[in-house]
Amino acid sequence: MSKRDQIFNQAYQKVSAFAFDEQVVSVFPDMIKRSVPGYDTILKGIAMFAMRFVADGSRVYDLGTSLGAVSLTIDQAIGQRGVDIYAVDNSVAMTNELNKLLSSHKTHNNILVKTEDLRAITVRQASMVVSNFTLQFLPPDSRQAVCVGIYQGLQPNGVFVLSEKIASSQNMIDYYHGFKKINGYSDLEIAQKRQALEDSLKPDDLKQWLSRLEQAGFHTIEVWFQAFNFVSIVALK
Ligand code: GEK
Repeated sequence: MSKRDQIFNQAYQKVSAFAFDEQVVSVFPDMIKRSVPGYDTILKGIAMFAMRFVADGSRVYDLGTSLGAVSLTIDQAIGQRGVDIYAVDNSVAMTNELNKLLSSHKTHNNILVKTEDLRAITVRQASMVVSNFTLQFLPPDSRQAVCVGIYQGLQPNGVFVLSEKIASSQNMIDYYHGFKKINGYSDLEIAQKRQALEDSLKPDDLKQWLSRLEQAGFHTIEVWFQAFNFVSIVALK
């Protein structure tokens, strides 16, 4: 069981920028479940896409793996298929914890943990690439090149599943904050977290993401999940 996320429950004079450090790692599973609407459903969707699209002996990339939820879900869903699952994250705190977790966990396929900026990774021989709420942390002007790299590294008939927090109306943002309150976050926690993320999370709107994927070469680009200002898109090569 992970600890409860109480990082922003005391008033700070100055809220520091959000970082994926040890403190965040220690509460991460609780944080993501209470902050991302539909997180469990999205993981189930990813399991379904994996069962449908992952090819024997190919590679799978989980970009911004955090504590490996996507990699472990895919591994579980596909069973033993001789697949190499690349679990990539540039936070040392995250990958250290993931390595610890994997050392006591038997997996069906190879999960290779890489402590690297995903922009430095060359995707190759992939039948599936997932970015579950990660590209939103990249500088907006580097996002197109990443999508192109993913497209180029996918095999024909490969799939890209992209989940993102998107820019939306103030209404939708207010509804989302209401959802966080229902999940036990106070107004103070919500406001301070928002401030902490201001510089590191710059959401694009849905139209921008869809056209980016189209420009990269993907076809049959569909939103398969949306709740408030959170979406997950499936795109085929
Ligand atoms: C999950 N996918 O549980 N390169 C690599 N990793 C990065 C980069 C980068 N440039 N920038 C940020 N990250 C996970 C949840 S969390 C989403 C993903 C969130 C990593 C960062 O260190 C963090 O672990 C992850 O992306 C984003 O399904 O916390 O909102």
